[in-house]
Amino acid sequence: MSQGMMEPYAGLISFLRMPFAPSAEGLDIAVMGVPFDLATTGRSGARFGPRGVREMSLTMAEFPWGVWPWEYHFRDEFKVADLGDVTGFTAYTDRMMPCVEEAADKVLATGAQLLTIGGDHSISYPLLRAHARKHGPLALIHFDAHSDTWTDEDLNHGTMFYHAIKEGIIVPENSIQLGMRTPNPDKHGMLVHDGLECLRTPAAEMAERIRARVGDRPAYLTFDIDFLDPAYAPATGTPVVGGPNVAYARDVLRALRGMNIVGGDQVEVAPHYEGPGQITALAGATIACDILYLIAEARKQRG
Ligand SMILES: [Mn+2]
Repeated sequence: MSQGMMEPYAGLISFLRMPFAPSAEGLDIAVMGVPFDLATTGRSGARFGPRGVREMSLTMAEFPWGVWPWEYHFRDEFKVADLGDVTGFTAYTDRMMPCVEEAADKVLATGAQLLTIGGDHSISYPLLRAHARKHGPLALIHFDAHSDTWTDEDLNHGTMFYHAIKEGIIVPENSIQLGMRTPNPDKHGMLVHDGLECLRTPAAEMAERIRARVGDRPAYLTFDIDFLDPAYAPATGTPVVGGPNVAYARDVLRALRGMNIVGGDQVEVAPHYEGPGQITALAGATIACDILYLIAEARKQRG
């Protein structure tokens, strides 16, 4: 193809056609996948999320000028690579946690930032631990149909933020949850804007609320694909109707430019539940790309 364009159906599959690298040494941003879904309470299958999201990310990597509407190509300003997947835990949640935490620690020890693709949402817990070890207690910016704060000592993809708050690695007073559409009797001190509130609030205003809540605290951004209405993201373990669309989510995300977002993840794409078009993985890849830009720009701003 002309002008350095890349056919989205050809070649090896890495996230956004980044080069593969064995470690994060010398990088600004590293991307890794965590193909794990045994902490799901509904339908499993998010272990195929990293593969599905990487594949659909190729549709965005076609253009040498970057990803619309970002004004530049991230690779012209930042050294990035795909580290592949964290493995070695097969079918055990209690083995996944230390594996992911260690992998994240290794990346952060090089000075690089980290974007992770899941996997079910439980993977955020070891990622938060690693980021809090590096940056101190974190503000959580959480997009999801579920609060994932059920008060339960069991560790699964519906309880990990309760555990993270108890552990002190998330500061609830600086944290905000968006898009909830399931009963949530205990907010654990976090600010919650449910799905209806999102539908009624323009993206720019929602972004202002996020900024006001987080303040200057280093923030970790986690995006469960089921934040989106199942019309836009059907392929996920626990879909809930009545959510925002992808354009709204992207509008809110881009309006967070300049915030001190130190890391993030995109989770819960389960490609085997797709109808035609792989639209869930496409949404996941696009959102993950937006998070990448936010993390990169925050890094640049810190200098
Ligand atoms: Mn969810």
